[in-house]
Amino acid sequence: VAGEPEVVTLGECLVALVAPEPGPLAEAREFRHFVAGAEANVAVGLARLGHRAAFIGRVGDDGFGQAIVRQLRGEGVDIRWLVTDQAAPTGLLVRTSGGLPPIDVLYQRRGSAGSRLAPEEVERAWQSGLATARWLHLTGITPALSETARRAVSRSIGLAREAGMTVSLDVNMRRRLWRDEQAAPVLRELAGQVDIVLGGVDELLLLAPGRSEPADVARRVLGLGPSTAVARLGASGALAVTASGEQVSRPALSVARVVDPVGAGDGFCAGWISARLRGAEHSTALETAVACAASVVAALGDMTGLPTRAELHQLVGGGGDVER
Ligand code: KDG
Repeated sequence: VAGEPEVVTLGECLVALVAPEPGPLAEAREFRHFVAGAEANVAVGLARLGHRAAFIGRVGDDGFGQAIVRQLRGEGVDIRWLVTDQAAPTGLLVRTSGGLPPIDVLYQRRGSAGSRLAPEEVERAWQSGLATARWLHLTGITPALSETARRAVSRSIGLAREAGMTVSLDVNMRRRLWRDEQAAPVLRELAGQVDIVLGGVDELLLLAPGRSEPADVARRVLGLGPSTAVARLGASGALAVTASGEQVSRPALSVARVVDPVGAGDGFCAGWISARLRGAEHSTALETAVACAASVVAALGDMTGLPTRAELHQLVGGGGDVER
């Protein structure tokens, strides 16, 4: 998609080796290669929905880094500010997929190129074409990666604010990266600096402890400062509350078989952001978000099921099961 980016995100893009068969990681014998990383998933989701999306980050000077560059470029994501770092390898994750037991993730990302993201990349991007973007999307994964990555996130918020951009934060708590006691104060502070906070109820509870009824939790998150809080409720759909007192909810889209739930939250965010960029009401944004999430869980890999705009219309319009 030509032109300057409309929406930007930053973080670590990794290669994911995903076991296609259900079962524990210890028994997995076969793995398929995918590109993953929460923010990159969102960028690809937005590009498929027809937006000009940019991804800021670092990959290693290796085959996995090349695979990431090719995938993101092929998806039409603007990778002008994706740096190849000569001094560190591309991050890797190995995981199971759908079925029982719960998804098991093994990260090989300590000291990775992606974790070396620094405020300089962010500043360079804002000086060279990003200042006109309308939306910045962040997740709670990036500040868990390293001190420089955390500063890159803070810097991006400062620059986005100066440029009048809308800023969203998906909490994305990753307990394999940091403990609740480390994460909660950092994520709470970030929540206070953005416009929209999205997350599962457990994640929102980490920011705003208390009664776990979803609307209550979301309202407490508003108390931290954002103007909108969105709770993802899995099979029960999602709800959004705003500082102006609005509350909307939507049921989930039913999925015949959950092949791989990983990436659903990122699909959700891509759907929400796309709808809001197009000026949709909160209820329509939720409907778009749950449709994108459903589409993601029906396919193996984080990005595979992210819908195009035409596919989204079919999903939301209920066009039937078979296209012929
Ligand atoms: O949201 C999906 C992500 O969890 C996955 O793509 C990998 O970014 C990732 C992470 O850090 O877990």
